[in-house]
Amino acid sequence: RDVSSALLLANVGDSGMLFPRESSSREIKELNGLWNFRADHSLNRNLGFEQAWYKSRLAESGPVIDMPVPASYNDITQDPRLRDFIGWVWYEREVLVPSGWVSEGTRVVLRVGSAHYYSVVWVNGIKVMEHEGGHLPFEAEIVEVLRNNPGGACRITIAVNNTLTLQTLPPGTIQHIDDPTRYPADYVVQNTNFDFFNYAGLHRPVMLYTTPKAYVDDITVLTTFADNIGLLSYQVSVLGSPNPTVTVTLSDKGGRCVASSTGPSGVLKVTDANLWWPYLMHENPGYLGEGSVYEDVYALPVGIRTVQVTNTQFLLNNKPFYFHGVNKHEDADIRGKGLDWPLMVKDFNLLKWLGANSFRTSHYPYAEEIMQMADRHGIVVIDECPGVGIKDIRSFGNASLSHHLAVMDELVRRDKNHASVVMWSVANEPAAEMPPAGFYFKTLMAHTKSLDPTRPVTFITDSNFARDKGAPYVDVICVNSYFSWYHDPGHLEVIPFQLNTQFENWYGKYQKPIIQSEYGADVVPGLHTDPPMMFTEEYQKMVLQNYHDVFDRKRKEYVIGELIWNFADFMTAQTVTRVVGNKKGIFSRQRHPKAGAFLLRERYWRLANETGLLPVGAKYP
Ligand code: BDP
Repeated sequence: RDVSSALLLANVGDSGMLFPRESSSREIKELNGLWNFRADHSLNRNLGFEQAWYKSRLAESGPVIDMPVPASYNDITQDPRLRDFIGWVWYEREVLVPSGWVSEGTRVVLRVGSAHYYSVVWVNGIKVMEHEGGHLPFEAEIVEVLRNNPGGACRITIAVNNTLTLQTLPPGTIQHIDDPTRYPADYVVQNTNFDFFNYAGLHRPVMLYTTPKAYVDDITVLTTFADNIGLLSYQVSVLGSPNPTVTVTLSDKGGRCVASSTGPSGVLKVTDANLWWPYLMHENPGYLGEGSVYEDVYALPVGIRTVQVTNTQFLLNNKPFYFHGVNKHEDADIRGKGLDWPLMVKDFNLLKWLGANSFRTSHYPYAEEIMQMADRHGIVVIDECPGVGIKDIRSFGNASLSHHLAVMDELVRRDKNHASVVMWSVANEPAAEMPPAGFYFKTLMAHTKSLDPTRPVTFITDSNFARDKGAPYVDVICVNSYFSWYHDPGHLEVIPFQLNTQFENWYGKYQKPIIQSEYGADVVPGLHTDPPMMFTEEYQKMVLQNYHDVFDRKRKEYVIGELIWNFADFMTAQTVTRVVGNKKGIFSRQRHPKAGAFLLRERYWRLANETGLLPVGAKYP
C-alpha cells in the first residue's frame, strides 16, 4: 500500500488537536484540583448569563462550593438537585501565569480535555471559546487576553450545560410537565435513550500550555512495512511561520535515532523495524517509538502496524487478529466520568489479568490518557463516537447529520495517530431500520473513510439483519444481542439456536466478518442459585458459556471477535430494570471480580494461547 498517497487524503479539519506534551519549547500548567462552582438553579437556568457571572469573581455573584476537576459534579454533594441537575453550571479557577509566558514570541493555549455537554469559556471576563459535544477536547489561544491584564492574573470561567436535544450526540429530549394535580410547578425532566447516567461537568484535565509563535499545529502519521523495513509516512503542519524548517527524527524505545528527514512531509524508513503488536500476540506488545519534530519540539509516540479486513478475517500486521475483549464505560463511584489515574491503571491491570486484548470505547470517545495507555500496553481499540441512542426519526435530519460529521472530524483528528485504534465506530444501536438511516449512515461512513482511509469503519447494530439500512456500508458487522435476557428471559436453552441463526443471517447476507460487540447478563454480586436464575453469578456464567460454545464454532469461519458487555457495573438513570445501575459487569463498579470474570479469564488466556505468539513463560497457568 502506498502510505504517502493515503496521507494526502487524511488531512483533517483546519487545525490540529495534538495532545499537550512538555518539551524544550513547550510548558504545561495543569489546572486540576479545586475549582469554585455554582449551579444556576434559576427557573430558566439563565441567571448566570443575565447577571454576567463571568465578569467578576464567581463568589461575588453568589455562594460557591468546592468542586474537584476532573470529575462529574453529580455525585460530589448530598444534594439530589445537583445530582439530577439540568442546565448551566459554572466553574471558576484563578491562576497566576509566569511572566515569561506573556512575552512576545510565545503562544498560551487554554485546553479543556472534555466538558459535558455544551461549554462557554471566558478568561478575565472575555469570552474565548464555545464548544458543543461532551467527549472531545477544545482549546483557544489566550495570550492576548492575558497581556491586557498585567500581573499575570488569569481567571478562567467555564459554564457547562448538560442539556441534550434531538440534535445533540447523544440525543435526548427535555420534557416540561404542566400538571399541578400530579407534579410540582415548573417540572422538567431530561429523557434519553441510552443506558448510562448523563454525568456532567469538567470530566478531563483543563490545562494551559505554551508553544513558540511558530508551532507544530498537527502531525499525521501513517505506517506500513515490507519485510523488515518499517515505513512511516508523516505530514507536519506548522503555523505561525511562512517558511518553517522542519526536522523529523524517529527514535526507538531506547531513545536511539533510527531515521530522520527534513521538510513538512516525507517517509521515514526503518530497517529491522519493531512492529506494534497487540497484547498476547507477541512477546513485546505495544512497541512505540517516538517521532520528534523541531524547531518547536513535539514528540509523538508512534507504532508501526497495518490493519486490513477480508471477507472472513481482521488482519493486524498481516496476521489474523481475534478480538477477545470488553466494552467499557468511563464510570466510577463519586467521580462519575472524571478522569482518574488510579482507576485507569487498575482497569488496565484488570484487562491484562483477564487476558483481554481489546476494548470498545462504548459509547463515546475516552480520555486521551486512556488511549495512550492502550498504545503502550498493546490493547486494541474500537474507537466509538457518542452516536448512541439515535432512536427518534427527528435525529436523522440535516442538523443531526452535520453535527455527527463534525464530531467524526474531531474524533479522527484527535485519535488518528494512535496505533491501538484499529477501527472507527460511528454509532451504537441506532434505529437503523428507519427510512432515513440509509442515507445517514452512507454519508457518515463515507465521510469517516475520507478522513482516514487506513482504518475500517463500522457501527454497532441490534437491528434486524434484513432491514438494517446502515449495514451495507460497514467494513465489519458488529452485532449486539441479549438472548435469554431481554428476549426469552431465563431460557438459556435458546442461546445456541438464536446465536447461530444470528451469525448465519448476517454472514449470509453480507459476507463480512462479524464481531459479537455485546452480550451479557446482569448480576447482583453475591446472588447465587442452582439451577441458575437471572441476576445470579451462576446465570451470567451460563449465558457466557452458551455464547462461547457458538463463538468457538463460528470463529473458525467468520466471527472475528467477542466483546463482553460489560467490563464493570456502571451507573444509569433510575428505572425499574436497573438496581442502582447496570449490573452486567464481570467486575463490580468497585472492580471486584464476579464469577463470570474467572470464566472469561480462563477463556481469554486460552484464546491467546491458540491464536497468539506467546512465549511459553507467559502462558496462563
Ligand atoms: C445494549 C446497549 C448498552 C446497554 C446494554 C444493556 O448498547 O448501552 O447498557 O444494552 O441493556 O443494548 O445492558
